[in-house]
Amino acid sequence: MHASFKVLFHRHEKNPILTARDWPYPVHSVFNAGATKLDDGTTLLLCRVEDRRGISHLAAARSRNGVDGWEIDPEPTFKPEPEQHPEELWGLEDPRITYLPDEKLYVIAYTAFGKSGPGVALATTKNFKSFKRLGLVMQPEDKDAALFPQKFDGNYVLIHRPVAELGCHIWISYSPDLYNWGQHKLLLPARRGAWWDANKIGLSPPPIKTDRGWLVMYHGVRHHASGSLYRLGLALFDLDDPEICLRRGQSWMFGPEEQYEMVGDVGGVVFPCGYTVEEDGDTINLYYGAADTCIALARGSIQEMLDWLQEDGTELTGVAGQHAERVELSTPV
Ligand code: BMA
Repeated sequence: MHASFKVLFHRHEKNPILTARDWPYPVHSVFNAGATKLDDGTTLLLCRVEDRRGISHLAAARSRNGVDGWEIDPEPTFKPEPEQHPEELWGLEDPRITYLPDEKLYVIAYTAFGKSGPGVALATTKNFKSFKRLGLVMQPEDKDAALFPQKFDGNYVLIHRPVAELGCHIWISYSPDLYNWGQHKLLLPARRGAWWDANKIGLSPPPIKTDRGWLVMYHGVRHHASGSLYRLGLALFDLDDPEICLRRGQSWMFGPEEQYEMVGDVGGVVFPCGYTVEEDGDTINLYYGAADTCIALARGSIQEMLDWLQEDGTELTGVAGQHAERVELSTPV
């Protein structure tokens, strides 16, 4: 016996739960799906589907139990319209779904990939059949975005990940109407040096509201000689002021291990864009793209994630804690 790490997410025995072979029309790969539970309890995945040109569109898959029996739309559900929206010339990627209960509206934050690079676009829907585009809200290069499911002081709040020469960090921005965004601030910086989340991080699924704060799963990208590894970590933000980071995990808590995560178009990648929560309010179904090739499911507990963060994380008390991390950023290499 040797001591082992605490396992927070347990892979489903039917993994991968969705692959290109399940699709009703020819596609190359299916991965990085947004997720939500509809009113009638159906799990809806909005999957990123890549065709053989290399261009991605989004396709809805629905299942009663969120594991199997998927009914996949017979045609692309939401596809690029480059003539009207040139920012979508090379496709739509990595959707994150947020339900706004007050407005009975789903907001989808996705990556629109055009000639200037990937940017953040928003669309709304009530039924995942018709969509209203709000257009590009963060210009390239920016991705890994999701909306909070509530307003703060009358503003919508978006987390996103702009790319800058000095590093890829997680930012937060505000809008009164979903179109006009401002008050941009650095929310969570990538670490530096040898850390698993050095230099490049990004939001994974939308933030999870818990009694201890907003629980945020984020991915860290570790570049190494033969490619990169995408792993997941946790951070907790204040319920009333999501700019305040209360705790940040030190270790990653989920990373590529299985064959379907290590081998594929981009091996060594686990990339969740969505989750659903069971009736007990605690069990979380995490849907993730594996190796940019297929979709897999892992189950965990929100309470266990919070407890883990309590043990593994470091406390960042309010603005002072945040400030300390920001100061570290400005240290010359
Ligand atoms: C990121 C995103 C994801 C992808 C990952 C690994 O930059 O583009 O869509 O899964 O890289 O290739």
